[in-house]
Amino acid sequence: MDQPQTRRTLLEELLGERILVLDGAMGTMIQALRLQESDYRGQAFAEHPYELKGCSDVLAITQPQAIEQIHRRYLEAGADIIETNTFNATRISLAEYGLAEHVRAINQQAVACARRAIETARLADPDRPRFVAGSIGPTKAQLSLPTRVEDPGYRATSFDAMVENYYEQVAALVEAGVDLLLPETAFDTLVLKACLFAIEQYFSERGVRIPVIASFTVFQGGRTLSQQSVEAVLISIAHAKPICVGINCALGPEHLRPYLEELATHAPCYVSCYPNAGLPNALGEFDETPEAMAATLGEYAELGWLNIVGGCCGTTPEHIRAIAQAVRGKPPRVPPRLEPFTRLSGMDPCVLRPDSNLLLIGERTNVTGSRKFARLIREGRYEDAVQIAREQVEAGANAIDVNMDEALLDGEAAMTRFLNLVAAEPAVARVPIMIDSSRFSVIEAGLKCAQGKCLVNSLSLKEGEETFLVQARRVRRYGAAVVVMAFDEQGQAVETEHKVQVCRRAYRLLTQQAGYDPTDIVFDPNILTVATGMAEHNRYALNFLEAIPRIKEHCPGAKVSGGLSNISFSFRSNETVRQAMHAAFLYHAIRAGLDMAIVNAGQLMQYEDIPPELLQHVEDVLFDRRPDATERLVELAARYQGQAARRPDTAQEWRHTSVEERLRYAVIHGLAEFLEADLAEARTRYASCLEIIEGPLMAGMQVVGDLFGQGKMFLPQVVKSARVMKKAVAWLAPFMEAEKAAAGQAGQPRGRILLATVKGDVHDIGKNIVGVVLACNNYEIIDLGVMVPCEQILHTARAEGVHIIGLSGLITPSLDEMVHVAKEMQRQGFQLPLLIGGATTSAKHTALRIAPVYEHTTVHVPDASRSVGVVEALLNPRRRAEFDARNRQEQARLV
Ligand code: B12
Repeated sequence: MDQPQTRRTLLEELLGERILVLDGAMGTMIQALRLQESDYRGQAFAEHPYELKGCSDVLAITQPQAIEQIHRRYLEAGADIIETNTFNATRISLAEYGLAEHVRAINQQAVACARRAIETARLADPDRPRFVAGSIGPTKAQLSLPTRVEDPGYRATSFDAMVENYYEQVAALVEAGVDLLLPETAFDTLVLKACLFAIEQYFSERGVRIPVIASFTVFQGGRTLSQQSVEAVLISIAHAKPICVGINCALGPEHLRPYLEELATHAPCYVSCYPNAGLPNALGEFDETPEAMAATLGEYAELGWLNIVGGCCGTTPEHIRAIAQAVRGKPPRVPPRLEPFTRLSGMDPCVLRPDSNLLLIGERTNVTGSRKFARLIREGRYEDAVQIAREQVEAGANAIDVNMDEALLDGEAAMTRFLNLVAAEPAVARVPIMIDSSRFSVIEAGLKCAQGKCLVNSLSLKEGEETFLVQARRVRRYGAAVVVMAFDEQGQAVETEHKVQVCRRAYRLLTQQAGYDPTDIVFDPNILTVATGMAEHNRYALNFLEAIPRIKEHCPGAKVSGGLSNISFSFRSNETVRQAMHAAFLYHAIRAGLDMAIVNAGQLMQYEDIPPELLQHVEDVLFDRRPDATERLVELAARYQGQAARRPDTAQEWRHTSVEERLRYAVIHGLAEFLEADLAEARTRYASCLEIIEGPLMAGMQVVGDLFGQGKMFLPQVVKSARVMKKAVAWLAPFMEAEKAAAGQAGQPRGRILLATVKGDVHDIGKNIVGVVLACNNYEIIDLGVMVPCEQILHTARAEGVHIIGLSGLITPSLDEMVHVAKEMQRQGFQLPLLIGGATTSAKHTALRIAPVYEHTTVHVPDASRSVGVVEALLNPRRRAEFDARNRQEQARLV
């Protein structure tokens, strides 16, 4: 056999040239042999004290010819890669049969069976390379999922135990001579991460490295059992740099379509797919025929989604033969180059794009920052403490910072318990976690509990390069991104120059010696307290602001973060001044390039709301604009002492403005108090409720959007605005109904319209308005809500016999998702008109990207009022053709 390096190169070359074929099911083939207990035992285990029937792995020792024969049949059928019969050959799984001590022997013999089969095949056809993949199953272990209903924080095993379990098998497989490793059927990403951790540990200890394929399982809905989406899984395991990532098992090929497409779109490496032969029937058997399976997989190859293809449960050499035939000659998928964005994950992906707003990291789950949280943890009330995390996320935090650094706490245990509970709370677990501790052991404890890609807060050069690098490499092995504090052997960096210099040094070490991708590095150049009365602190804010662009210039790809509340520590008891300082400082820091901040997500003030005099005093301090800045702010602060943090001077002034202005103000500031009175007044002035929505209410939302975009307003505040907007629409809806009745439009529905905000997008205000408006015009609305996957939209459209599909989307990725839905409509032979709406969609994008992939009517609708006219025209058989022609003409003009 060639050296591993040669085999690796050969495999890589082949993957670039053609789609490689993996074998099919081993278990199905073994079952067909109808082996009895005595066959399983063979001579070697004749006296074994446990029943062995059903232990497929032991057959490598007791029935090696049978296993070799199965491999041979798959090779004859056209497999380029065969998997060893070792799916359950780890200590944990074999222990069920009393075979825990035979891990090495079973794996060795299994590899030998596969190698012999390959040798036979080579003699018959020497020119065709073939590979042995060491199969590594998921075991029954769950690390992200609770194993006891009554205690969601309980886990029957640990990350460390899983690493140990896998390490032993990995060592046995590699030493027996597999060409690649294939952890497969992963249903809990944390278990998969433990396996990848063990693999990396083995590789780095032994100085060998063979390719790894990581394959996981998704269920209907496109998530793993531990509820991660396909993209989130990819992000969580990217650090292991697998040569290929795949989906296998669970569903038949047809059901995997959207998830394979998602994988093919996002995976920067090769992609594999080896589904079951359909879904199991009532008897648990798989009946998809080789032809049917080959046809679907052949189509996926045609679509450019595949690099490796094969079969899982229920497939046989006949399936593999048909699949090999179906993909023969079809070009392999070319992995896309991923944009260099920072990517994190919880159950969902969290991608920092250039147009992303500041990433808010909730600070309340920190025992040193929140008295309430600290008390709950101290009292052992962990489930109540999880509620604090939940509140932060509901208030708009995009991630949560978890810190258990208190002298009297067992930090490791507290971190473990809390994160295990968080994992069982989907409302929190969907966001990434920032594991925050000054003790590395606590950080590691946290990393062992998170299936997603975390941020570690923080490492530093405080104890020198050696410790820094050891810790950094370790963090990378867990697959986390790292926050580096600007701290070195000399101490905390306070001067701009020192901050930049420490960050540059850390960047060099991380990228050149610890294998970090720059996008996995975040710098925290220390937000330090200003207005302390000590002159040497006067430039602290300025130093931070100056450091940001310089760090980003010298450390391309890295991000900058900071803990906001430090800045205002000198005004501890004065909430208004603190909030004003936070809002002003954040505003300037974002303009300087700040990417993320640790904040109290529920308590952010708007920059625009800072009373002008206070703002000036605050900015004098932040920019060190005058020597007496601190005294002046202290003096002014006395006026705000004890007040709630809100625009004090104008608190009631806005009530004296016009009704339009009041409604706009209410939306912008998220104030619902006077909403009904103002809406009632507006109704007396406007001809229709829709005009109120599209007039002052929308005007308010527009401002919210602008302020949000400029970093003057933050997500929690936008959430409040959104609530007010929704409340206003809900209040107006019955009056719109009445307007309809008065106009004599009530009666039989005029058509059935499906509305949905596309997958990945939570914005629904616009869609809801469109729904209300159309309902008021006598159309029946089926509203599927937000984050709706394509399959659900199209399935419902068919099942409910709708006449029009309307998609809403407000963020950039939604545009691609809309293109995807349109493509699927085309593929599935839909003929319904497709409406596209929501800010960020445009007539141009619709004309350029969406309409060309769907041959039937595709219309961009800029606002709700226009939706009525469009729908009327489309459902009127006499007007439809003319409308369609005009729409096409207009689209032709735009492209
Ligand atoms: C409110 C809001 C939110 C709320 C949404 C609450 C909710 N339940 O909807 C919250 C706070 C949750 C939110 C979250 C986020 N948001 Co936001 N959000 C907004 C904001 C300020 C207003 C949107 C809105 O409701 N407008 C009012 C409605 C009525 O207008 P509309 O949707 O355009 O709808 C009208 C028409 O377009 C049309 N229409 C809409 N849909 C449809 C559908 C059909 C079929 C038809 C016919 C017509 C139609 O009719 C409607 C009425 O006339 C916008 C800013 C903006 N300018 O839009 C940002 C904005 C859309 N959000 C943005 C971002 C970045 C985010 C976040 C990623 C922020 C973050 N860091 O987490 C998350 C996204 C999470 C996700 N995965 O979706 C960006 C998007 C940038 C981009 N290009 O990607 C925007 C543009 C803000 C900005 N300037 O940066 N957001």
